[in-house]
Amino acid sequence: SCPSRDGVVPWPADVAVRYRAAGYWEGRPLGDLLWEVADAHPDEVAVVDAGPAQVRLTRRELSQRADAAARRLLDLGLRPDDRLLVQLPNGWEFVVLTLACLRSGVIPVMALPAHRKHELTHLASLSQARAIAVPSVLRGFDHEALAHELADELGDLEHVLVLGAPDQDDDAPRDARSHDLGALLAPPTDDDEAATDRVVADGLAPAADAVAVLLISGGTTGLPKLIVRTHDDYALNLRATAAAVELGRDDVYLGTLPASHNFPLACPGVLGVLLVGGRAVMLPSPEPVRAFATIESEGVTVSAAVPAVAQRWVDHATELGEEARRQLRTLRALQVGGSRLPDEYAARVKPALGATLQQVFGMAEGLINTTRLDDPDDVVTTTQGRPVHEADEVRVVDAWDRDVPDGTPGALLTRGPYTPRGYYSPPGSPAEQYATAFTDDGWYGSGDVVVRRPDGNLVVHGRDKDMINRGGEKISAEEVEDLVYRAGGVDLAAAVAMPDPVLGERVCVYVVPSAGSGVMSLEQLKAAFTDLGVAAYKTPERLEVVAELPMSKVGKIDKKALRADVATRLQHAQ
Ligand code: J2J
Repeated sequence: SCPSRDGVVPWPADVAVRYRAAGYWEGRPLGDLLWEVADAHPDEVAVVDAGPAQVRLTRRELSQRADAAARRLLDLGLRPDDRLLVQLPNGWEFVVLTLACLRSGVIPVMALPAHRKHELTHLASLSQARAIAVPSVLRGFDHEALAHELADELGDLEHVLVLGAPDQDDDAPRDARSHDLGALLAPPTDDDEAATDRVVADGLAPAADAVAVLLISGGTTGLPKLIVRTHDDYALNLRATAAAVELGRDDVYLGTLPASHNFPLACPGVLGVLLVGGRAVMLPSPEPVRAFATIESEGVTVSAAVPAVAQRWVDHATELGEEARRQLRTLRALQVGGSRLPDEYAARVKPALGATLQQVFGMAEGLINTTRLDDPDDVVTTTQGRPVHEADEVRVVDAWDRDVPDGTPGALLTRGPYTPRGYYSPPGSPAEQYATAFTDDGWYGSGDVVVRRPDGNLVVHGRDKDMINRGGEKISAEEVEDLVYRAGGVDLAAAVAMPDPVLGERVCVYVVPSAGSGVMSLEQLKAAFTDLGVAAYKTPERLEVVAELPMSKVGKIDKKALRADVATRLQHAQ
């Protein structure tokens, strides 16, 4: 049976038995699986940091460092199952720290470098994080100072792990809570029993049904929820997505999207390529000049992009012509997902980049659909693919939960061996509050409106969730509205997606100002969001001040009308 863990909704016992018996769940923690590969090929390069650090780690070095770091995390006083908020850019340190968590059982909570006080406070309190890992300063932002602010305000947050030499002022000794992440991730020293490869006793390894990572939902409610992924289910996620892109030992995967996202982390991403014995190359940005040069110098074979990035790569390659084809010679597949890739761009990927396009329609809550590399062009350029695993269950239903025939749009419901049955609920809080989006019989309703074709491939038609998808970054409309109310001076606020040629969608806010309050400007609203410590990608990029908002028959703000309104306004403005 499936032991229930604090805050975790288990799969029903009979289902768990079935998944184990079928071999979908192998019963081994991820750290074991990664060590197995390291033992087989210790001297090959496993991780390349192609950023300024230019670090290369062999499989043995990677595993040894991960184990040494795992022990140091435990020596700090962290226990297995404690949560560590990880907010690091793509680099070797992200990989080693994540593996250290998988080895020690400390649970990483995957935050984004773009997150600010508003998001980090929520994530740290929701997960009751005992530690946070940040860069000292990144892109001009002082993450270390913010982390200390959080530690001052949040009782559970005891340890701040900082990457990069901060300005050391000898007169001002560093905060006792602060630890140098560089030292924590260093190779084992003599004291660390370097004589043996493994510096974490295998007996310490977490159970296979323990929580491996907590991912952030692109949810639609006020604040994001945490998604529990166990070792068993995440390992399956890695294997199934690796198989779908035919990933093997000769592959070199380039990770340029923020690695805390499920897509570049595990679909198959950085962890998947390590699991199959290939190589992961880390870059902190998908900017094409640098990315193309890295693809050439490292012989990258597979990478992943959101549509906005894929478009930049296609445009850049088209501009460069022959030179780009030479640089991208080794690139055999480009995965594109996170938001809808327009069909006309899909058709340009192979001609411009020379790589086969794999559309990926996935979600951190589990289910991953992909086109396959040998699919006909029509499937690759006009569909978002089909489930990667035989045990994935997908239903397409109408408003009364009745299955609709193929070819008819409906809401997507899914269950399966790597799709959890509920969100994480913090101890002491009512689990029902975190049961949104899951039906009583365990189906996850993604909020996407899809059409299933007779050949089984899904086409994403739209969605019936109140979310804005800004180039793959998910923004809850309700969260933005709450922030607008906090900014003050408005009676009513509605956040909606406005169409954008580059990012697909951006955030537009409609407000009805309160009587007597001056009409707010977009600049004022943006400044208020910055003051509230909100991640920049959520900041409204257009403001419409109106006397009233259209209402639907049931007395809710008619967002469909607002989306149509802003689309018309943008067209006229052109
Ligand atoms: C349209 N909408 C898409 C696509 C995701 C791989 C790829 C993506 C994600 C991801 C992921 C889409 N076309 N190709 O975790 O492992 C929208 C849907 C979906 C939501 C999930 C992965 N690919 N979407 O994007 O958890 O609305 O995961 O329900 O961030 O993104 O968002 P997220």
